[in-house]
Amino acid sequence: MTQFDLTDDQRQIQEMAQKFTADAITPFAAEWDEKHIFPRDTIKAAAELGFASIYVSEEMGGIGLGRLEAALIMEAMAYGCPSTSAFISIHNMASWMIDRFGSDAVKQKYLPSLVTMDRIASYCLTEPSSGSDAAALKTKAVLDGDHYVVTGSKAFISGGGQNEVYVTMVRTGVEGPKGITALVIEKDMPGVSFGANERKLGWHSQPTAQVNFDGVRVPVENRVGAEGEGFRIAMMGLDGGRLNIGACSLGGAQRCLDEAVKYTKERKQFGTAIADFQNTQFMLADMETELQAARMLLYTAAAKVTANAPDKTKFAAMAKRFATDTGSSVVDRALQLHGGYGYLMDYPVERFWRDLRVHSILEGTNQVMRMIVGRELTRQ
Ligand code: FAD
Ligand code: 2MC
Repeated sequence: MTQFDLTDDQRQIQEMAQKFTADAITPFAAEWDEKHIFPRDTIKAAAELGFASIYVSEEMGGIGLGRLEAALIMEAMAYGCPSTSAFISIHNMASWMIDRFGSDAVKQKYLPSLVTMDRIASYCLTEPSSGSDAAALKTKAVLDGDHYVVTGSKAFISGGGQNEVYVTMVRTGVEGPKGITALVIEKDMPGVSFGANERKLGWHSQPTAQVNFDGVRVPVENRVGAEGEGFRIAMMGLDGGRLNIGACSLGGAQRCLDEAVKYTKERKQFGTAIADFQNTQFMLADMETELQAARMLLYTAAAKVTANAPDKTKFAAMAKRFATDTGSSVVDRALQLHGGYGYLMDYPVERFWRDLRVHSILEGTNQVMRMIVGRELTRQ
């Protein structure tokens, strides 16, 4: 990015993602939502464009781009379906952790099939008794010869039961963040099982399930990074993941703003288009202004994560909090401008309202984002 604009290459990738969305996502997303269809073929088609390995190195078959390019792609795909876009983002986050911190052996074993999405990756941090306090996780991995024996449960796992690869944070040492290690666990390893698909308010195009490990023997070569480095690796993954979740809110909110402009120009009350009321115009003006402000912060944060800037985590947290809150607020106002029709599934806004709601909860709640920023500001 030049200081205030995208480069030609960034515009090209954005246009490619917008075209893919218009052709392969937008026409089908309402049906995926209504019938709870997981669009595996569409996701695989996204991988053919490189969207499954956006920041995996070119050496390992990825497209080796930065976090701003990733945000542009996620934002564009969320214009059609935030749920599917976010699902692809999580796969990117888990794949990047393997590429960035894994040994050659683990990279060669998993990345070729992750890049093509012949196998899909989940990210497993949350447990039934540890969500925001992620470093309190209890899933235990005990070394036994050249294997770890893993026992415990992960809650709310996106892709749980469907995906083949689970990048899982486990406890190999002391309590707290320093005793945590990252392991790659496969769906088919003996002792892996799944809970029922959770019934959710939104994000219907992808499954969410508990993942259980009962004495699962995981080869030591499946470790990502050294023992005790898992929490830091998981948090670094989330620096990028949080940008993408924010970008998914921006894309979804942009779609709803566009729908609101179109609808208010068509709908007539009191003998005139409702777009002619000053209240409508002021609402649309605020929606546009707030969305642009959130986008600028998110793109800045993305550039900082790419550059490994010292304040990248603070910026990613601020951008995630601001973009997801702003996105949901814009969608809510778009729904209001549709009147009763906004509440019906005949119009797309209610789906975006439901899909975006979870973005202020997952990948770190917006309260946790404030905690990260507040701690940084008051650090001695
Ligand atoms: P809690 O941590 O119990 O929080 C409850 C409330 O208390 C929240 O409002 C929270 O902000 C607040 N709170 C907690 N601590 C503080 C504090 N110190 N100060 C102020 N307020 C606080 N996790 C994964 O690992 N992988 C996934 O793929 C994944 N996918 C998900 C998909 C969905 C659809 C959902 C809903 C969740 C998913 N999650 C996943 C889990 C998600 O990250 C957690 O739900 C989230 O981090 C919050 O944890 P919790 O639900 O246990 O809430
Ligand atoms: N990058 C690198 N290192 C980091 C880091 C980051 N972004 N964040 C923390 N660390 C390091 C930190 O420097 C410290 O190391 P050291 O002691 O060597 O300095 C270590 O990790 C522990 O950090 P904290 O002391 O800040 O740990 P704490 O236990 O206080 O928790 C908190 C930090 C609350 C920020 C973290 O637990 C958190 O992010 N919680 C939210 C959990 C979450 O986001 N879950 C999302 C699950 S995934 C999901 O929802 C999906 C949909 C995929």
